[in-house]
Amino acid sequence: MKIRATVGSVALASTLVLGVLTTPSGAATVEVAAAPTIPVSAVQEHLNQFQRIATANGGNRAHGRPGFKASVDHVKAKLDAAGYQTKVLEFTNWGTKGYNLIADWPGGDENNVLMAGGHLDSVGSGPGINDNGSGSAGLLEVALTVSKQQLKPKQHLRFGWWGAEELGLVGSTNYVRTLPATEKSKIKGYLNFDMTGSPNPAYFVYDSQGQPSGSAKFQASLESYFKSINVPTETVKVGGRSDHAAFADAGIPTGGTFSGAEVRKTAAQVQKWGGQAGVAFDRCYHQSCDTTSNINAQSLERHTNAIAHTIWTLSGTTRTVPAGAVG
Ligand code: DPN
Ligand code: ZN
Repeated sequence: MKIRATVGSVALASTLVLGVLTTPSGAATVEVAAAPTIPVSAVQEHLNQFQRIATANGGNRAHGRPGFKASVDHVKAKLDAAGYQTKVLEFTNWGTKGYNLIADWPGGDENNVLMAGGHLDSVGSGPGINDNGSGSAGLLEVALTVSKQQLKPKQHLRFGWWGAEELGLVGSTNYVRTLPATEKSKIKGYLNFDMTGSPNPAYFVYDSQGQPSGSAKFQASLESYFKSINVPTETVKVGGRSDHAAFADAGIPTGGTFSGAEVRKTAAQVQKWGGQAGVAFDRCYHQSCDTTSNINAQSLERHTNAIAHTIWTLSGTTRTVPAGAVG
């Protein structure tokens, strides 16, 4: 039997401790809301798979091409094996079939859904490893970590990998448009991750101000992760350039992070983040050189851990660890 000594919430180092449990032997354990650290090597392994898929399928993973469906099948198989309830939702774009992959983690309040997603398709001209293998792989590893920890969040967690973003946000728009109003109203927030491993990286957090349905809570949570690792951030207005747009249009609070695309890094940004001034955040944006060589591992690692931090802390997640492990 565990005896619970209620001590309220106390902050221990960077971890919010929610309570203290004492086992019969007297060894104290504590409940914490902190996310585990996601190893970047696991995320990179998913990127290697996306690269292999592109290489085996004419060099891309684009809508309507075999590399896209192979990417969907690959991610789905991993999620199925981890205990997710997955669905592949078909749509058509100018007569070509596309797919969205939706994965639900069983449990939590199904009337209170926290969703996170990113696009899984590449452009036709390249393998799309940064755009958006990076966000897709980070989301996959976060989802697999939810399973490894057998997380029991208060909110119901749902992940989405969109098709045909590169053709005009087609998959995500289709998902939101075809969702019945009652289902739509259950989604209390959507986090978007599109490009997180840019080779000359930025640490942008979606600006909640002046954006329709921008969530100040998501912004603050993502910023607090970067602050905890001493990485300065800037806000960015992504507007209609990625898949959160359809959710925002439906009045669902949105947020996300971004490591930059075709825009050049300024000297002031190099002061903050290192890298090269006057060079695009992603020099290979939408090109054939967007391969596994086009990834900054540190950026991939930090942005992926920002995803985990926000999901763990906002979904009402606690886990029990030995007291000595906290800090
Ligand atoms: N929408 C991204 C693409 O797939 O090309 C690029 C992008 C993402 C631009 C996020 C701005 C912000
Ligand atoms: Zn993209």
